[in-house]
Amino acid sequence: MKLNQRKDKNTQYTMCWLDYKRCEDENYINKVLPFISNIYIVENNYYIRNAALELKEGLRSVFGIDPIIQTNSYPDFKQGTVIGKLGNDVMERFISKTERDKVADEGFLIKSVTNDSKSIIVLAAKSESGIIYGVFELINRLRLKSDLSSLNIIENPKAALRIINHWDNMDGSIERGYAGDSIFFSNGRIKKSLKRIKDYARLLASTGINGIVINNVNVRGKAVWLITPKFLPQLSEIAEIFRLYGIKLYLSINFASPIYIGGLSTADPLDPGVIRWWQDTVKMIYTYIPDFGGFLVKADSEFNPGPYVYGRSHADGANMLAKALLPYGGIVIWRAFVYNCLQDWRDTKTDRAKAAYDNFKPLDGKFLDNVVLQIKYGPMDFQVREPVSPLFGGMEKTNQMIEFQITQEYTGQQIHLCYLGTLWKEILEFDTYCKGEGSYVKRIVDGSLFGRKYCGFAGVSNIGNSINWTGHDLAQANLWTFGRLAWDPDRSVEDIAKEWILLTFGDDKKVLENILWMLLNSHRIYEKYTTPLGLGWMVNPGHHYGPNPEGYEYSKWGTYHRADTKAIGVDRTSKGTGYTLQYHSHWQEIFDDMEKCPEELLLFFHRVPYTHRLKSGKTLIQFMYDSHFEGADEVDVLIQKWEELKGKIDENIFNRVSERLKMQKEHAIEWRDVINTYFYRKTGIPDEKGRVIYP
Ligand code: GCV
Repeated sequence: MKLNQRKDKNTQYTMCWLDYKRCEDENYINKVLPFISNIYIVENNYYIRNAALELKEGLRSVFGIDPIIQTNSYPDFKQGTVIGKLGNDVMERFISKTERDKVADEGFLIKSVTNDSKSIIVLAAKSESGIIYGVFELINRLRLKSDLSSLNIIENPKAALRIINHWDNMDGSIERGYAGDSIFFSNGRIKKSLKRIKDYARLLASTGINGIVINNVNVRGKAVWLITPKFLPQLSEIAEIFRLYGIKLYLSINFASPIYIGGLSTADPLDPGVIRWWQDTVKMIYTYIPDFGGFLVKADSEFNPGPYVYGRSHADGANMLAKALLPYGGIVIWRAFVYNCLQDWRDTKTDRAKAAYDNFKPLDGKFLDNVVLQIKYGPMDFQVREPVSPLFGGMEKTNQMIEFQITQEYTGQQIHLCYLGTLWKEILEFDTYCKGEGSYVKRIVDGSLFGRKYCGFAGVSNIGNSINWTGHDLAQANLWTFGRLAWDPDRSVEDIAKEWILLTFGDDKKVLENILWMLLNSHRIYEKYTTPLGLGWMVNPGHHYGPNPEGYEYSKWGTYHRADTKAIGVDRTSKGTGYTLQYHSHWQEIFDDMEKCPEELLLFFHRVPYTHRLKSGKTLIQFMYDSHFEGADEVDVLIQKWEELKGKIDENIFNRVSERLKMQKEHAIEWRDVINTYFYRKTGIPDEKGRVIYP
């Protein structure tokens, strides 16, 4: 199967949902003009001025006006938009104490003040980052034609950490990247041009992101040296660009850096020389980047070094780095993706799904306050469907972030349309029962359930230097949705998706209706023709694209799903591998019981005979056949919905998406046939409906 990885070199890139289109509605323009004809900034600081320039540019593109940015401290405001920090005397004229108290550190307030002589918008925040978020919100409101005369918004992000993780390598490649090469690195160097990085910062800030890790968690070769003066001057320039947009720079580090860079003989986290080396290194980083966010660490996983080598725990490793970062306000983000990829799983108690919990649960309460555990949403590895990781309900005394994979490694690699917002929302709404009913994942990762400071969201980036950033134009919706959910996990995904469509494609009713349908149904469709019922994997080893029923890379010990001629799935119940015991009561009982287990996860938790009847009355094998036929057929609906939009969407975008949908159809058929054939050959049970099931 050929992957379409076109690089689209030398072509001007789009700005996704920030490609502002001119408002043609004269009536609306006339109504809003008084509010936007001037921009006042009540303190002329560099960051606020940049925010005002963003607004000015937005207004120029959307309304064709050119408001002057005025910096007079005490203007007699009559008309226009006033921007400033809370606490400033001028701003306080418009804001009550109750309102002021409701605005949190990164939040903002936008309200209109109108009477016979005034048409004013007040945009205030506690911090510069609040102001830039507020500016993007205001531009969006204007683009969505909100009524300005009754504007009254106070918004605060729910989680403290909303971070994008890049898996970009210094040679310019991106691990699991499907949209071209890195915008940060090329040929072992940091790129000189900052233009695209600035546009990227704008895109991220407009969704509410506040942190970025620009290098791969697998820190190899030159990337190990990013924390040295060889690269720090350039990194400080990148940090400054992101700072303008409220985003802090973080770096992935190699745990063995004291050996590679420092020439020490050990990286033992308890060794005084190692401790000193990290302290010196951190101190130096902060001389270049005063608001440096901290380190992201993948340790003792998939051949990366870590504290285990020295007989130390993950807490020893993380805390040593945390102590070095603490004086400067930095944090350590420690990944929980730790498992032994070479384990022998013929032993029925050995279960990769149990690994993260087994490794980290005993360390609950042992991490310092500026350490955050970054946990993949499921216990395995970003499959199309997995249960929620039991670590979320299991670490009351530890800061936690949820890790989502915006890049579609196992979900179609941005060739297939697979909108992930619906899946993420289900995960965030999962009730862990750790403190009784209502202990939702979203309340754990926003820090409120356990009252923890550093919690939040990490999303593995899906962008590269392709002209539309994400390869598949509709995959931009995944980036947008990640940011918006991280800002407010209580929001409905339907609303978030709708807003993205309106901002990206305008307000044509048919466009909205069809694309919304496509997005909201695409994950289900993908799941149907690939690996339903919680099976997961079945992809080709290495690049992870396309069907391969026994293709798990660490398959030396047999298939991970353990299919034989009679049954398939892994018994992860308390009588099997014991994985279900990692959940709290309620889920333990539900997952343990084949009748109660949510069917979409059946084969994740149970070993099931092909002749077992599902709730619908269908046998498992018949369900498999039907699901694959239905899923592949439903791709036609995606195509049809898109075709109906011909002439209503920019031609380049229309053609690009059409091309990808065509490939999706071909590849969905391949999935259908390969998987159905596999099951037919294994079981010898024919399809009841007599369809051809082998190619
Ligand atoms: C960056 C999976 C991916 C790897 C990735 C790893 C991780 O195994 O296939 O490419 O490595 O997850 O999350 O660290």
